[in-house]
Amino acid sequence: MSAPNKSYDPVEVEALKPEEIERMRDEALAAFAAAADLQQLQEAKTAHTGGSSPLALANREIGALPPQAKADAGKRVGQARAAVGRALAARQGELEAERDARVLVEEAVDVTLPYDRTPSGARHPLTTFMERVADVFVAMGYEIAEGPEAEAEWFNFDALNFTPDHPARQMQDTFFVRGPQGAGDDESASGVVLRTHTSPVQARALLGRELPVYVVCPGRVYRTDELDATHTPVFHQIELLAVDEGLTMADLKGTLDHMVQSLFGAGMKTRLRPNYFPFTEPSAEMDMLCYVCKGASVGNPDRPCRTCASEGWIELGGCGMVNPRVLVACGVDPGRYSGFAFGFGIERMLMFRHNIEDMRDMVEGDVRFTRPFGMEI
Ligand code: FA5
Repeated sequence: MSAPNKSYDPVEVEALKPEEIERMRDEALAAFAAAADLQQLQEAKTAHTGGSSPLALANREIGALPPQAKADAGKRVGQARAAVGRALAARQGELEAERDARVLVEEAVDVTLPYDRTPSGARHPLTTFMERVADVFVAMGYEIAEGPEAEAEWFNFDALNFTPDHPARQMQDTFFVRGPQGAGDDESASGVVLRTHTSPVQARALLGRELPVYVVCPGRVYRTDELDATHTPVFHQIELLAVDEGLTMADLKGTLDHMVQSLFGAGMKTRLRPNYFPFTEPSAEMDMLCYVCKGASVGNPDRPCRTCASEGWIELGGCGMVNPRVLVACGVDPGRYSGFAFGFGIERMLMFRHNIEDMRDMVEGDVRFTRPFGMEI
């Protein structure tokens, strides 16, 4: 180290004095050591090694010195800058290692945690079962037909041969839709009801399609029933209609048997009991063989059956040959065409198919009810 040589160094440069260079170096080293993270180190780096740092300014002073003094000062400044560079690199390495170790802890993934905390959704068993029933008929060549849930009274009742005084038209059974403002308080004046069954789709299909007609109509229907274990005011029906030349009750019976065999297995069959519906003639109540005891519980107290209450048969719904009056109302010649139709409730069928005791379970939306039916998406 040399002191300023007055013989050839007329300029006493404060910034280049050895003790001053040492101070700059030590300040830089202290700042690096004090940096708690990479951000602070970056700030210290700019302050102590950047273009405006004390050492950089000192370096710039060297150019103005005479040759001998230039060498001495250059050596001092160079050594100080090298020491600062090494300290910076060392601290940078330490802080990067600390950061990497911290990230490994903070961003660790616990692979033992359950992966499916958000359960995947599932379709309701009513929907999937209704589709399964419709598929049986689609496979036979039937087409799906749909109609509106807010239905014209004419389609829901008149076209289906319900007389004006038929009890089903009463407020006690049917939800009437209030008409536009000013039409008075009489809800039935609007001529619109929430459909009470899927049978109005029969009339819509006959009016809107070319003959022959083979359609299956699944859908939601409404009645003013109280919600209890076996009734709900909003439920689902599936309706079948076939209109062609030469169709008879035998075709209806064969179609019903095929349906229950497809849904409940080989050996299943149906039986018809006389009944009355305004839109079919003759009409019948259709039962299917109990799929659990297959009739073996009847008169057999040793083998009681809960599913059919030891009756041997389970009531499914209504059916019959399409009433010629309906054909006429829909512009179909009853002299040439005949047809059969049937309809039943999906909720009731799902109940005995899965031993569900209370219909309310189907509408409450509790996943503990739907989950056992599987996760068909
Ligand atoms: C009808 O609705 C006729 N349209 C069926 C029909 C179609 C007959 C074609 C002939 C030809 P019914 O009112 O019986 O029939 O109802 C049919 C089924 O709907 C019943 O067997 C029952 O399973 C179901 N059902 C009726 N009311 C309710 C209710 N409140 N909650 C749940 N299911 C119901």
